[in-house]
Amino acid sequence: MSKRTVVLLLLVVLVLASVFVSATGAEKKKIVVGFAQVGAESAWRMANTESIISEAKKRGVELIFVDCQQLQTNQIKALRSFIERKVDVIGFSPIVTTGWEEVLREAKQANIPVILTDRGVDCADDSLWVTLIGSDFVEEGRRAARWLAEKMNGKANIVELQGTIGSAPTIDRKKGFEEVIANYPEMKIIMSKTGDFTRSKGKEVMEEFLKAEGDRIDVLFSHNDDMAIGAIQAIEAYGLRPGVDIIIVSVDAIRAAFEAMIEGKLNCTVECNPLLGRQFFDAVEAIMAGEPLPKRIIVEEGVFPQEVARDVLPTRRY
Ligand code: GZL
Repeated sequence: MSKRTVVLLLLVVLVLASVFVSATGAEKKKIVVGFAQVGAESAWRMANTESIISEAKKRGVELIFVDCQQLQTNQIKALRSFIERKVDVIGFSPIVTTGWEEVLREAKQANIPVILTDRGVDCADDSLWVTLIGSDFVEEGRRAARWLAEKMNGKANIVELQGTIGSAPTIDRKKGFEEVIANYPEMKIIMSKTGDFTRSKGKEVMEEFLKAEGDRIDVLFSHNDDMAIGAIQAIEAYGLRPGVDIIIVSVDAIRAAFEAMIEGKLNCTVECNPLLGRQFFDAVEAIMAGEPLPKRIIVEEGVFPQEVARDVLPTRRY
Protein backbone atom coordinates (compact mmCIF):
# COMPACT_ATOMS: atom_id res chain seq x y z
CA MET A 1 0.00 0.00 0.00
CA SER A 2 1.46 3.34 -1.06
CA LYS A 3 2.33 5.97 1.57
CA ARG A 4 -0.29 8.24 0.00
CA THR A 5 -3.02 5.62 0.53
CA VAL A 6 -1.94 5.08 4.18
CA VAL A 7 -2.07 8.83 4.89
CA LEU A 8 -5.50 9.10 3.21
CA LEU A 9 -6.81 6.12 5.21
CA LEU A 10 -5.51 7.69 8.47
CA LEU A 11 -7.23 10.98 7.64
CA VAL A 12 -10.54 9.17 6.97
CA VAL A 13 -10.27 7.33 10.32
CA LEU A 14 -9.54 10.59 12.17
CA VAL A 15 -12.48 12.40 10.56
CA LEU A 16 -14.86 9.50 11.33
CA ALA A 17 -13.63 9.36 14.93
CA SER A 18 -14.18 13.07 15.52
CA VAL A 19 -17.65 12.86 13.91
CA PHE A 20 -18.48 9.90 16.20
CA VAL A 21 -17.21 11.65 19.31
CA SER A 22 -19.07 14.92 18.68
CA ALA A 23 -22.24 13.05 17.54
CA THR A 24 -22.33 10.83 20.61
CA GLY A 25 -21.16 13.61 22.91
CA ALA A 26 -18.54 11.09 24.05
CA GLU A 27 -16.05 13.98 24.36
CA LYS A 28 -17.03 14.89 27.95
CA LYS A 29 -16.57 18.59 28.85
CA LYS A 30 -13.71 18.88 31.35
CA ILE A 31 -14.90 19.93 34.80
CA VAL A 32 -13.18 23.16 35.86
CA VAL A 33 -12.69 23.71 39.62
CA GLY A 34 -11.25 26.77 41.35
CA PHE A 35 -9.59 26.07 44.71
CA ALA A 36 -8.37 28.81 47.12
CA GLN A 37 -6.05 27.20 49.69
CA VAL A 38 -5.24 28.81 53.07
CA GLY A 39 -1.49 28.77 52.47
CA ALA A 40 1.49 26.48 53.12
CA GLU A 41 1.85 27.14 56.87
CA SER A 42 2.15 23.57 58.11
CA ALA A 43 2.90 19.98 57.16
CA TRP A 44 -0.82 19.32 57.53
CA ARG A 45 -1.62 22.00 54.92
CA MET A 46 1.02 20.64 52.49
CA ALA A 47 -0.54 17.17 52.77
CA ASN A 48 -4.01 18.67 52.25
CA THR A 49 -2.80 20.52 49.13
CA GLU A 50 -1.12 17.42 47.73
CA SER A 51 -4.32 15.45 48.25
CA ILE A 52 -6.41 18.01 46.32
CA ILE A 53 -3.95 18.43 43.44
CA SER A 54 -3.22 14.71 42.98
CA GLU A 55 -6.94 13.79 43.04
CA ALA A 56 -7.73 16.44 40.39
CA LYS A 57 -5.01 14.97 38.16
CA LYS A 58 -6.29 11.43 38.75
CA ARG A 59 -9.83 12.44 37.71
CA GLY A 60 -8.86 14.63 34.75
CA VAL A 61 -10.39 17.72 36.37
CA GLU A 62 -8.98 21.12 35.37
CA LEU A 63 -7.90 22.62 38.73
CA ILE A 64 -7.13 26.31 39.15
CA PHE A 65 -5.25 26.25 42.47
CA VAL A 66 -4.33 29.42 44.38
CA ASP A 67 -2.12 29.44 47.53
CA CYS A 68 -3.49 32.44 49.46
CA GLN A 69 -0.50 32.88 51.80
CA GLN A 70 -2.75 32.83 54.92
CA LEU A 71 -4.45 36.10 53.91
CA GLN A 72 -8.24 36.41 53.69
CA THR A 73 -7.90 39.26 51.18
CA ASN A 74 -6.06 36.88 48.84
CA GLN A 75 -8.72 34.22 49.27
CA ILE A 76 -11.53 36.67 48.43
CA LYS A 77 -9.55 37.86 45.39
CA ALA A 78 -9.08 34.24 44.25
CA LEU A 79 -12.80 33.45 44.67
CA ARG A 80 -13.69 36.51 42.57
CA SER A 81 -11.26 35.38 39.86
CA PHE A 82 -12.95 31.96 39.79
CA ILE A 83 -16.36 33.66 39.40
CA GLU A 84 -14.91 35.80 36.59
CA ARG A 85 -13.65 32.64 34.85
CA LYS A 86 -17.06 30.97 35.32
CA VAL A 87 -15.58 27.78 36.82
CA ASP A 88 -17.99 24.89 37.38
CA VAL A 89 -17.37 24.57 41.15
CA ILE A 90 -15.47 26.59 43.76
CA GLY A 91 -13.70 24.93 46.67
CA PHE A 92 -11.83 26.63 49.53
CA SER A 93 -10.72 26.30 53.13
CA PRO A 94 -11.74 29.62 54.75
CA ILE A 95 -8.75 30.95 56.69
CA VAL A 96 -11.10 32.54 59.27
CA THR A 97 -14.82 32.05 59.96
CA THR A 98 -16.14 35.57 59.25
CA GLY A 99 -16.20 38.05 56.34
CA TRP A 100 -17.42 35.74 53.54
CA GLU A 101 -21.07 36.71 52.95
CA GLU A 102 -20.46 39.20 50.14
CA VAL A 103 -18.21 37.05 47.96
CA LEU A 104 -20.28 33.91 48.59
CA ARG A 105 -23.37 35.84 47.50
CA GLU A 106 -21.54 36.81 44.31
CA ALA A 107 -20.79 33.12 43.66
CA LYS A 108 -24.44 32.23 44.27
CA GLN A 109 -25.62 34.97 41.90
CA ALA A 110 -23.24 33.55 39.28
CA ASN A 111 -24.78 30.08 39.90
CA ILE A 112 -21.41 28.63 40.93
CA PRO A 113 -21.72 26.06 43.76
CA VAL A 114 -19.22 26.38 46.64
CA ILE A 115 -17.76 23.50 48.67
CA LEU A 116 -16.02 24.30 51.97
CA THR A 117 -13.17 21.97 52.88
CA ASP A 118 -11.34 21.65 56.22
CA ARG A 119 -12.55 24.88 57.87
CA GLY A 120 -16.09 26.27 58.14
CA VAL A 121 -17.59 29.76 58.00
CA ASP A 122 -19.80 31.66 60.45
CA CYS A 123 -22.58 32.67 58.01
CA ALA A 124 -26.31 32.98 58.85
CA ASP A 125 -27.29 32.02 55.31
CA ASP A 126 -26.09 28.43 54.85
CA SER A 127 -27.48 28.32 51.32
CA LEU A 128 -24.28 30.11 50.30
CA TRP A 129 -22.36 26.83 50.27
CA VAL A 130 -23.31 23.28 49.33
CA THR A 131 -21.42 21.30 51.97
CA LEU A 132 -18.51 21.44 54.46
CA ILE A 133 -16.08 18.51 54.26
CA GLY A 134 -13.77 18.33 57.25
CA SER A 135 -13.05 17.36 60.84
CA ASP A 136 -15.04 17.93 64.00
CA PHE A 137 -12.57 20.32 65.65
CA VAL A 138 -14.56 20.55 68.89
CA GLU A 139 -14.27 16.77 69.27
CA GLU A 140 -10.53 17.00 68.54
CA GLY A 141 -10.21 19.45 71.47
CA ARG A 142 -12.27 17.15 73.71
CA ARG A 143 -10.08 14.15 72.76
CA ALA A 144 -6.90 16.03 73.65
CA ALA A 145 -8.33 17.05 77.02
CA ARG A 146 -9.73 13.58 77.84
CA TRP A 147 -6.33 11.97 77.16
CA LEU A 148 -4.58 14.68 79.22
CA ALA A 149 -6.94 14.41 82.22
CA GLU A 150 -6.17 10.71 82.44
CA LYS A 151 -2.42 11.20 81.93
CA MET A 152 -2.21 13.94 84.60
CA ASN A 153 -4.75 12.44 87.04
CA GLY A 154 -6.86 15.58 86.67
CA LYS A 155 -4.18 18.02 87.87
CA ALA A 156 -2.03 20.28 85.63
CA ASN A 157 -0.94 23.85 84.93
CA ILE A 158 -1.37 24.11 81.16
CA VAL A 159 0.02 26.55 78.61
CA GLU A 160 -1.84 26.66 75.28
CA LEU A 161 -0.48 27.42 71.80
CA GLN A 162 -3.51 28.53 69.80
CA GLY A 163 -3.74 28.31 66.00
CA THR A 164 -4.67 31.21 63.72
CA ILE A 165 -6.92 33.58 65.67
CA GLY A 166 -10.47 33.54 64.28
CA SER A 167 -10.07 30.25 62.41
CA ALA A 168 -12.54 27.40 62.94
CA PRO A 169 -9.93 24.91 64.22
CA THR A 170 -8.63 27.39 66.79
CA ILE A 171 -12.09 28.44 68.03
CA ASP A 172 -13.40 24.89 68.18
CA ARG A 173 -10.35 23.03 69.50
CA LYS A 174 -10.17 25.55 72.36
CA LYS A 175 -13.91 25.14 72.96
CA GLY A 176 -13.75 21.33 73.12
CA PHE A 177 -10.61 21.31 75.28
CA GLU A 178 -12.05 23.80 77.81
CA GLU A 179 -15.38 21.96 77.89
CA VAL A 180 -13.63 18.82 79.20
CA ILE A 181 -11.11 20.41 81.59
CA ALA A 182 -14.00 22.33 83.18
CA ASN A 183 -14.75 19.01 84.91
CA TYR A 184 -11.30 19.07 86.56
CA PRO A 185 -10.88 22.06 88.96
CA GLU A 186 -7.14 21.40 89.24
CA MET A 187 -6.52 21.52 85.46
CA LYS A 188 -5.92 25.15 84.57
CA ILE A 189 -4.78 27.03 81.45
CA ILE A 190 -2.30 29.49 82.97
CA MET A 191 -1.17 31.10 79.64
CA SER A 192 -2.59 31.03 76.11
CA LYS A 193 -1.38 32.74 72.91
CA THR A 194 -1.46 32.18 69.15
CA GLY A 195 1.45 30.61 67.32
CA ASP A 196 -0.48 30.91 64.02
CA PHE A 197 -0.05 27.16 63.32
CA THR A 198 3.64 27.59 62.38
CA ARG A 199 6.78 26.01 63.89
CA SER A 200 8.67 29.31 64.13
CA LYS A 201 5.89 31.12 65.98
CA GLY A 202 5.30 28.08 68.19
CA LYS A 203 8.95 28.21 69.29
CA GLU A 204 8.82 31.96 69.84
CA VAL A 205 5.67 31.88 71.99
CA MET A 206 6.86 28.86 74.00
CA GLU A 207 10.01 30.87 74.83
CA GLU A 208 7.71 33.58 76.20
CA PHE A 209 5.74 31.04 78.26
CA LEU A 210 8.94 29.56 79.71
CA LYS A 211 10.34 32.98 80.56
CA ALA A 212 7.13 33.95 82.38
CA GLU A 213 6.10 30.65 84.02
CA GLY A 214 8.85 28.12 83.27
CA ASP A 215 8.88 26.20 86.55
CA ARG A 216 5.07 26.19 86.92
CA ILE A 217 4.33 24.62 83.52
CA ASP A 218 3.25 20.96 83.63
CA VAL A 219 1.66 20.67 80.18
CA LEU A 220 1.63 22.22 76.70
CA PHE A 221 -1.60 21.88 74.68
CA SER A 222 -0.81 22.86 71.08
CA HIS A 223 -3.51 23.32 68.42
CA ASN A 224 -1.23 21.68 65.85
CA ASP A 225 1.90 19.53 65.69
CA ASP A 226 3.98 22.13 63.85
CA MET A 227 3.74 24.60 66.75
CA ALA A 228 4.43 21.74 69.21
CA ILE A 229 7.61 20.86 67.33
CA GLY A 230 8.73 24.48 67.51
CA ALA A 231 7.91 24.49 71.23
CA ILE A 232 9.98 21.32 71.79
CA GLN A 233 13.04 23.22 70.54
CA ALA A 234 12.31 26.06 72.98
CA ILE A 235 11.82 23.69 75.94
CA GLU A 236 15.13 21.94 75.25
CA ALA A 237 16.95 25.28 74.88
CA TYR A 238 15.46 26.32 78.24
CA GLY A 239 17.00 23.21 79.83
CA LEU A 240 13.88 21.12 80.41
CA ARG A 241 12.94 17.74 78.89
CA PRO A 242 9.92 17.96 76.49
CA GLY A 243 7.64 14.97 77.00
CA VAL A 244 9.03 14.41 80.52
CA ASP A 245 9.27 17.70 82.49
CA ILE A 246 6.55 19.23 80.28
CA ILE A 247 3.92 16.85 78.89
CA ILE A 248 2.86 17.78 75.33
CA VAL A 249 -0.43 16.99 73.60
CA SER A 250 -1.15 18.38 70.12
CA VAL A 251 -3.33 17.88 67.04
CA ASP A 252 -2.88 16.81 63.39
CA ALA A 253 -0.93 13.50 63.72
CA ILE A 254 1.68 14.43 61.09
CA ARG A 255 4.68 12.14 60.57
CA ALA A 256 6.99 14.49 62.50
CA ALA A 257 4.74 14.14 65.56
CA PHE A 258 5.19 10.35 65.49
CA GLU A 259 8.94 10.81 65.18
CA ALA A 260 8.91 13.18 68.19
CA MET A 261 6.83 10.65 70.19
CA ILE A 262 9.32 7.89 69.36
CA GLU A 263 12.07 10.20 70.72
CA GLY A 264 9.97 10.65 73.87
CA LYS A 265 9.55 14.42 73.26
CA LEU A 266 5.81 14.47 72.50
CA ASN A 267 3.19 12.50 74.44
CA CYS A 268 0.03 12.40 72.30
CA THR A 269 -1.27 13.67 68.99
CA VAL A 270 -4.96 13.82 68.00
CA GLU A 271 -5.52 13.04 64.33
CA CYS A 272 -6.90 15.70 61.97
CA ASN A 273 -7.13 14.11 58.54
CA PRO A 274 -5.87 16.38 55.68
CA LEU A 275 -6.44 13.79 52.94
CA LEU A 276 -9.72 15.34 51.73
CA GLY A 277 -9.06 15.16 47.97
CA ARG A 278 -11.15 12.06 47.29
CA GLN A 279 -14.16 13.29 49.26
CA PHE A 280 -13.85 16.77 47.74
CA PHE A 281 -13.94 15.55 44.15
CA ASP A 282 -16.67 13.02 44.96
CA ALA A 283 -18.71 16.05 46.05
CA VAL A 284 -17.74 17.98 42.88
CA GLU A 285 -18.88 15.09 40.68
CA ALA A 286 -22.11 14.71 42.68
CA ILE A 287 -22.88 18.42 42.14
CA MET A 288 -22.14 18.13 38.41
CA ALA A 289 -24.49 15.12 38.24
CA GLY A 290 -27.21 17.05 40.07
CA GLU A 291 -27.11 14.73 43.08
CA PRO A 292 -27.97 16.06 46.60
CA LEU A 293 -25.21 16.31 49.25
CA PRO A 294 -25.40 16.49 53.08
CA LYS A 295 -24.57 19.93 54.56
CA ARG A 296 -21.76 18.39 56.59
CA ILE A 297 -19.36 15.54 55.67
CA ILE A 298 -17.25 14.60 58.72
CA VAL A 299 -13.94 12.76 58.28
CA GLU A 300 -13.18 9.90 60.72
CA GLU A 301 -10.09 10.35 62.96
CA GLY A 302 -8.23 8.78 65.89
CA VAL A 303 -5.97 9.57 68.88
CA PHE A 304 -2.33 8.42 68.96
CA PRO A 305 -0.50 8.26 72.33
CA GLN A 306 3.28 7.82 72.52
CA GLU A 307 3.04 4.08 73.21
CA VAL A 308 1.69 3.28 69.72
CA ALA A 309 3.90 5.69 67.73
CA ARG A 310 6.57 3.18 66.61
CA ASP A 311 4.00 0.69 65.27
CA VAL A 312 1.78 3.31 63.60
CA LEU A 313 4.47 5.50 61.94
CA PRO A 314 5.01 3.17 58.94
CA THR A 315 1.30 3.36 58.14
CA ARG A 316 1.10 7.15 58.10
CA ARG A 317 0.40 8.77 54.69
CA TYR A 318 1.33 12.36 55.66
C1 GZL B 1 -7.21 21.83 60.55
C2 GZL B 1 -6.40 22.78 59.72
C3 GZL B 1 -5.29 23.33 60.53
C4 GZL B 1 -4.28 22.28 60.96
C5 GZL B 1 -3.04 23.09 60.93
O1 GZL B 1 -8.18 21.24 59.77
O2 GZL B 1 -7.21 23.84 59.26
O3 GZL B 1 -4.60 24.28 59.74
O4 GZL B 1 -4.54 21.73 62.22
C6 GZL B 1 -3.23 23.87 59.64
O5 GZL B 1 -1.85 22.35 60.91
O6 GZL B 1 -2.36 24.92 59.54
